[in-house]
Amino acid sequence: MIKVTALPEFIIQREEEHTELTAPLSTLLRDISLSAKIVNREVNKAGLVDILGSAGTTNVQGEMVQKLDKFANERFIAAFQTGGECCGIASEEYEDFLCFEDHLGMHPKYLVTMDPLDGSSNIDVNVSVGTIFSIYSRLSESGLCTPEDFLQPGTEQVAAGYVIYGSSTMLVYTTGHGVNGFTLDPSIGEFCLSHPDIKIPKTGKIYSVNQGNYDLFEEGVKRYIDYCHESDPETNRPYSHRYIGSMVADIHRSLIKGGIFFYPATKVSPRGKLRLVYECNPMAFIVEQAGGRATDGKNRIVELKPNGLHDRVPIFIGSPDMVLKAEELVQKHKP
Ligand code: P6P
Repeated sequence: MIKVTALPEFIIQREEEHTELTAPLSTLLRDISLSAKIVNREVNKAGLVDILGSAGTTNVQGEMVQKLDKFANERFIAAFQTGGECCGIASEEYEDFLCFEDHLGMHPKYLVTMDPLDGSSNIDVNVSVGTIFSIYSRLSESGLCTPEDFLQPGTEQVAAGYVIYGSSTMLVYTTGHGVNGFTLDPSIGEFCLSHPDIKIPKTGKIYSVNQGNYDLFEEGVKRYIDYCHESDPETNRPYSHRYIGSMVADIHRSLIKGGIFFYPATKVSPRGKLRLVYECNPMAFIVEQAGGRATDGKNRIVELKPNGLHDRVPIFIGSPDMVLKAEELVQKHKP
C-alpha cells in the first residue's frame, strides 16, 4: 500500500525538520496552494468561459467575465490579504507593489513576488500555463512594506515555486532544502507528493528557445543553437527542439527530462523578455536546488540585484552541462 503524502502534511513535516521554516511560512504556502486549486478550476473551464464570455460581458452566473490572468491575480491577492501572513505582493499584473494593512495584528514577516498566470495567451489554444511565485522575508521592521523589500536579490528567497496547469496540475516548490513536486488529485482536492526530491539530469537532449528570433540573437547564441543542430552521436546531437512558449512548461520539462531553456537578449529586446523578480528568480532558485544552473549567460540569475520590479533579464536555465556549454560559446563570441 503506497502512502499518499498530501501537501499540508508535507509542509508540516518540513517545518518540524527545519527551524527556519516557520508556521507563518507554512500557512503562506498553504494559502498559495488553495488559491492554485481555485485558479486551476477556472483555467480548466477557460474554453467554456471564453465561449460564454464572447456572448456578452457576463457569464452564466451573471458574473463579469474576467481575463483569467486578472482573475488569478485577484484570487491570490485575496488569499494573502485574508491569510494575514503576507505584508505585500509584487505582481506581474501591477505596475507597483501592493502593501496589505495588518488588520489582524499578526505583524506579517513575509512578502510575495508573483506572476499569477504566466503564458495566459496560451489558454485560448489549450496550452499549459503556470503560476510562478517567490517568498522573501521583509527587510523593513514593521508598518507598510517598502521598495527595498521587493528588490532583494534572488539569493534571499525563502521559498519559490510554480504551478503548472497542464495535462495534470502540479505544484513544484523549494524552501532551500531540495525540490518536491505535488500532483493535484481532483477526486480529493489535494496536491499529493508525486515527485519527491527532484534532481535535474546533468545533461539532456532537448533545447528550448524561440528559433524565430535566430537572426536577432548575438553571435554566441547563434553558435550555441548551431551546436545543438550538429550531428555528434557521442554527445547525443543533434538535440531535439521543443518550445511550448510557456516558461513554466518549458522549464518543467527541462527539470524532469533534462534540457536547456533560454530566452536571450535580442536586437529588439536587449534585456530579453522574461522578468527577473517574479519569473527568472523563482525558476532559478528551483532549478539550482534541483542541481541545475541558471544564469544570464555569465552571472547567476539569483545574484543579480533588481533595480525595478519589472526588470527583464536574459536567461539560460536547465541541465548544468548544457547551460555551461551555452555560456562558453556566448562568452567566446562576445563582441
Ligand atoms: P515568445 C509567455 O508569454 C512568456 O512570458 C513566457 O511564459 C514564455 O517563455 C515567453 O513569454 C514566450 O515568449 O516571445 O517566445 O512568444
